[in-house]
Amino acid sequence: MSKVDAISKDGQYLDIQIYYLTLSQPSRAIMTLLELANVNYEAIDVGKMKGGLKGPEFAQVNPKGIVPSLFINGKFYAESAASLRMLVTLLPGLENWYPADNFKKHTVDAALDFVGTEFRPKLMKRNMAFWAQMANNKIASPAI
Ligand SMILES: N[C@@H](CCC(=O)N[C@@H](CS)C(=O)NCC(=O)O)C(=O)O
Repeated sequence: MSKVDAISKDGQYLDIQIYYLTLSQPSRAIMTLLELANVNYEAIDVGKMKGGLKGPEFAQVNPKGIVPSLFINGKFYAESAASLRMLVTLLPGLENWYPADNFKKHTVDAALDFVGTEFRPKLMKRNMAFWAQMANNKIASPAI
């Protein structure tokens, strides 16, 4: 099915750009939602930019060097969970992904909060320890 221009429910044209890394879960979450909405957007792979995430090219886009970096009509929107909530309510056809019912909505919000505040920070801590061991010893302890 060919994609359509991103038009908000109130009729505003949305020029969407996302700077991403393939290994970045929050980047993939936003891009997956945009795919589900079947809208046109520009996806820029930061891994292909000079120096990658912390390089000079991406620093011009986001001095903090963090992906996803979402732009809509030229304005920057930080934080993937907030961006997901914004997009799901802005774009038509995504109602099933964020129910209007407040009790059902809580399930989605709880999952987003858990991933952002519990799961990913712990995973990153574990990954940093793994990569440090691999860099030093070329092998990681089974305890990690
Ligand atoms: N809370 C942020 C987290 C984004 C995040 O952790 N991005 C990682 C890649 S998955 C990153 O860019 N890390 C680089 C850094 O923190 O310096 C969000 O959900 O948008």
